[in-house]
Amino acid sequence: MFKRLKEKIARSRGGFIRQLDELFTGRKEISPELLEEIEEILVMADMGISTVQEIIDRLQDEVSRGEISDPEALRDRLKEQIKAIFLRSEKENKLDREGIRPWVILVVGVNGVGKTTSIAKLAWRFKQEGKEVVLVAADTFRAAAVEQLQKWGERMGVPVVSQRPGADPSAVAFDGIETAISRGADVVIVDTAGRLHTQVNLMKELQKIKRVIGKKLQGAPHETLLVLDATTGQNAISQAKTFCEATDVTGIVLTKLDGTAKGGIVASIAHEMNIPVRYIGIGEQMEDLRPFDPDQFVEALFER
Ligand SMILES: Nc1nc2c(ncn2[C@@H]2O[C@H](COP(=O)(O)OP(=O)(O)OP(=O)(O)O)[C@@H](O)[C@H]2O)c(=O)[nH]1
Ligand SMILES: [Mg+2]
Repeated sequence: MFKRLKEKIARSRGGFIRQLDELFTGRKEISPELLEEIEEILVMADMGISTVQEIIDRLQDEVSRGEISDPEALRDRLKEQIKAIFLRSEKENKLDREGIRPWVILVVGVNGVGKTTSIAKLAWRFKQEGKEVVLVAADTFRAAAVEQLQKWGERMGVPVVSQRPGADPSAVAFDGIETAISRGADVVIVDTAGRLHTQVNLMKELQKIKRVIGKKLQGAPHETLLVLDATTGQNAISQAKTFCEATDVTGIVLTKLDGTAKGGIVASIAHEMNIPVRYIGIGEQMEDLRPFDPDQFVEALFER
């Protein structure tokens, strides 16, 4: 599994990580220019200016205190700094699933980022764990959306609760929770629209869906996953801000990491939003969704 992850994020390895490696090779000393160049590479890798600034400032401090004396040690500390960013956002946002059934996951994000595909992949993961899953087609806006989710459901043998296109998404969500409760399902995953007539409408709709779900089942949704497309770079951050203002996002699914050489966006999101990246999408197949493991991810990035 680790090997496949490495292959899949090979683009990032070929991109900014190779640049970093080239920067470190043959260097005997840490110069101010070296730190500047690292800074530049990290920013180019979509890591976000404030995130990079913090990392560089820390490294700088450690260098001046004499705690880091050679480029190799600097590379190691850089790795640790990136890991620390992830661990912090994880620690502050832990979810406790114990005893909650059904566990309700609301999935949000703009159109085309990979919500429906990620839901299918997630459902498949839960099924592998022996859990009973119910999918809810609350994207009633886009004509083919309901059908798309139904197709996935059929392929995996997972029930999909739906109504006709154009139906009230909140009503579909309500139905979905009811069905899941009566079936004694373990997990419910609610798909939502990525686009309505306006963005304000979309946010209002999501808030309504959330309220209605909470009325049907107290405490639900237990998890609100925001899906972001890694290939959109820093744009993903502004999307995240919009969604976080409207709904309490508890975690991020970052898709299409297989399609970018700038894996740094993962760190940018964890740091700037203080929301943990829960899953990463690394392809279009059912098994191409991984729980995000910071340690494994950073090791895979930096491995030589
Ligand atoms: N390469 C790659 N493609 C992905 C990944 N995740 C999703 N996709 C593709 O992205 C496209 C859009 O995915 P959808 O799941 O339909 O996106 P959506 O957010 O539900 O879109 P709307 O329903 O229009 O809002 C599809 O072609 C997916 O196969 C990923 O991790 N890697
Ligand atoms: Mg969709």
